[in-house]
Amino acid sequence: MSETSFTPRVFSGIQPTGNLHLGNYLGALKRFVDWQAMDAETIYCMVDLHAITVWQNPTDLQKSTRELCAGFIAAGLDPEKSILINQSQVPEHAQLAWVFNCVARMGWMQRMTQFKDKAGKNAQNASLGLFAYPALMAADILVYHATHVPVGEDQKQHLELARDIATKFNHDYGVDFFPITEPVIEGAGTRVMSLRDGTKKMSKSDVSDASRINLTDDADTIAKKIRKAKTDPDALPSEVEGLSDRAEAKNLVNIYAGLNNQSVEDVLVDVGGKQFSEFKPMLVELAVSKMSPITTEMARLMEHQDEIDKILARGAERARAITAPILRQTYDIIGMVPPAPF
Ligand code: AQP
Repeated sequence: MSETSFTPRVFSGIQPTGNLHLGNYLGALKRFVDWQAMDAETIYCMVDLHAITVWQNPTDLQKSTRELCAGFIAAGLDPEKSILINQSQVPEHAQLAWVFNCVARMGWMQRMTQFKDKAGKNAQNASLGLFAYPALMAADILVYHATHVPVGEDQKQHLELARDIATKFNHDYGVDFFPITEPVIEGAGTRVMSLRDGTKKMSKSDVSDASRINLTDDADTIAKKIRKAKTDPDALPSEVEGLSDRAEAKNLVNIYAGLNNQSVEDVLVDVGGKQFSEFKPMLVELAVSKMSPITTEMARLMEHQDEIDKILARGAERARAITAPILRQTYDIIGMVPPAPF
């Protein structure tokens, strides 16, 4: 089956679990905006059903979902151009996920590193939802017949599983129905690391707030976190190879490159030979100039929650015009009797 037989359609999502950070921005959000600018058909989702695979306080979940929607818009997503939704308002995601639960194999799920990381040592006590997470993610993508999925590098394994599910479904039912989706993992920001430990991913759930730059941080906080970011005593190299065993230096240069839309090579041409005492103020200035307008706009939008709710409702209506027929076709393929008119 060839991907080109499907209209290019971009889908991606972020969990509304609070602490939206620079990694989510560079690895996902900023690239969502780039796809929108390319006039692709773009659908972006607050994946609230994914969020509850681990415990969420209901009041916080509602707030985080609206805050994430505000973050999407503040970062440059236009609800007229892109379809913005929260997953639970488009029931076909969960309905197709059930079908995929019956296509995916236990062994496939057991290999998922995110499950192992999040379940930790007490896997028996993890929710069934956390185990089945990648089947829901495959449904999120395939219920739109999405062809391109921009994500950070941590999601690569889940996207490969979505391809396996699509392939197995097509093979089992002898159809050419689900596209084999392209992961789009490219650029300097696909793996932003903790500011406290360059070997650990920047993460919402890191107990240290100093490890990440939150999209809600003000300019002073951003500056303080960058000034305190872990580094080494050496000057920056002029060649990429010089960063290979310097995790923290590599991370800060990557962040600079991602924020400035440059390659790491080009950044090093400008900053090679500089000490961190000189480079960090440059990074502070760049980060504040890029992040502060987003923070300010998010705060403004959060004062108009009714507008956010209307955007989500309208997004769901537009989304369902795509997802309902695809789910119906799926049900027809697998032999579910359709409702008869009466
Ligand atoms: N550090 C990162 N660098 C680049 N991209 C990242 N993403 C997440 N962290 C980084 C990308 O952000 C998108 C949304 O991710 P998510 O909401 O599914 O959250 P996550 O991956 O669970 O984010 P965290 O911060 O890592 O949360 P916790 O701490 O709960 O595990 C995805 O495209 C992801 O690749």
